[in-house]
Amino acid sequence: MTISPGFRGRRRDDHGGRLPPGQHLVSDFPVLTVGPTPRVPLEEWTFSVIGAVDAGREWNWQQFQALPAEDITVDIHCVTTWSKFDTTWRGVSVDTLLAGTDPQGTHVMAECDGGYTTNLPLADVTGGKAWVAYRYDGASLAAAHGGPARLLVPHLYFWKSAKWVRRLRVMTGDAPGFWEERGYNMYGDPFLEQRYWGD
Ligand SMILES: Nc1nc2c(c(=O)[nH]1)N[C@H]1C(S)=C(S)[C@@H](COP(=O)(O)O)O[C@H]1N2
Ligand SMILES: [Mo]
Repeated sequence: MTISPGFRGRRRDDHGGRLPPGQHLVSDFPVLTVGPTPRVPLEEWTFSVIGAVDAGREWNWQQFQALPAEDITVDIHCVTTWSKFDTTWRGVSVDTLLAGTDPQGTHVMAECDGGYTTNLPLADVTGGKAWVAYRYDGASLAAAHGGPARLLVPHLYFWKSAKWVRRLRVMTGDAPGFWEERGYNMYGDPFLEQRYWGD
């Protein structure tokens, strides 16, 4: 079988299936934030697991740094159509954060300084698929990108990777977060192009 140059020319390069439909690659790291960048002193920072759990957890910054961390290299995909390959992070797996809490729910709401929220199925933040990351590209995570710490859920559109995350609230059902209330998809799979309501 031969593929004509004209046919090939109309095909998008999806990098062997690695680039989701409708996305293009960027080499810089765009900043997308609603509102001002919150700045909380590390002495006041805590991270907690709350809601429908048998036992809540809370760590201060020092305790959080002492948790087992992982180095992560992943592709990220923003709903505004940029994708970035091989981003490198260091963070604590959500599995580690939920250990011993015995979650009784189906979903979590990530809650952030500044009031941003986003909802995720519990199954999408467990099983080695999500982290609370505090280093990016070998340095402390910059405030603009969610420092001191942000959620990293690379298999979903990047609006699910909540910057300045402070709490995971386990919920007994699904509920929309900030963008989901404003028309973004409740789930957000980039490979299924689940950008908005009804996708
Ligand atoms: N707290 C908070 N988290 C957020 C956002 C935000 O506005 N506030 N924007 C989301 C969106 S739409 C995207 S694409 C990514 C952007 O992350 P970046 O600015 O590090 O590229 O953060 C997500 N997390
Ligand atoms: Mo986004």
